Amino acid sequence: MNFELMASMMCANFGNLEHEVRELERGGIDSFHIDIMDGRYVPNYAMSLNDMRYIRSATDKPLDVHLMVEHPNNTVELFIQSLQKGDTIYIHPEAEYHPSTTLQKIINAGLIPGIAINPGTSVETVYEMLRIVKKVLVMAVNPGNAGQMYMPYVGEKINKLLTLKDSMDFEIYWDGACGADKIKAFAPKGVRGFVLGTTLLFGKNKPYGETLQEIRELKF
Ligand code: S6P
Ligand code: MG
Repeated sequence: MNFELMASMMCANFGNLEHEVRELERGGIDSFHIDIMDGRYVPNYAMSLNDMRYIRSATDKPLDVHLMVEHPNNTVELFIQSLQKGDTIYIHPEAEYHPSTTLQKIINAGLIPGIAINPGTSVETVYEMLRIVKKVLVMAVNPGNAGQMYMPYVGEKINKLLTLKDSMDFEIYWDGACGADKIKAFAPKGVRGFVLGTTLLFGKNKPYGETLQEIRELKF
């Protein structure tokens, strides 16, 4: 089955980021998920601009930049300037007065526009934006931290998005508490990719390549 796997780099070992990037690449990761936080939109600081720039310089794989910041319109250019074709920027629509303006900046720069939707955000609230984004990152946990509890009610929202994705031309990605059970349940339905954090990939005392291989070999 064809689906993408992204590594949530806030869960990586920052003591040797170069090694982490190399091992994930060797293990066959599809892209690197970069969680940018400002301590305001979410009560945490994870990664920042320079971390992202370093990872951009250390790999040719696509970057998947998840902005959990208030008013991304004020700073999105900084991220855009450091990224390249094939990279994605997700914003949280409720963090901006005019999210479509911010998304337009991402589109004009030739990057892939995405929205991230929180467990408590309904599809109806973001409906018009589904026409302009290429990716929808569905948060299966409340944003801000790794290692959190799965919010089971997001499954219904994913089912709703699945009915819209082809006609509105976007793909659905999963972020938060992603275990093999979630991949087995949602990849066959059409969820295109999964962000892997502490639940499945990091802190397991197991080579990343082994875990990624096991996921690729899941029986559906
Ligand atoms: C959460 C963030 C996510 C997490 C990832 C961690 O705010 O957007 O990308 O880093 O979900 O995965 P896990 O398996 O530890 O929940
Ligand atoms: Mg994320």
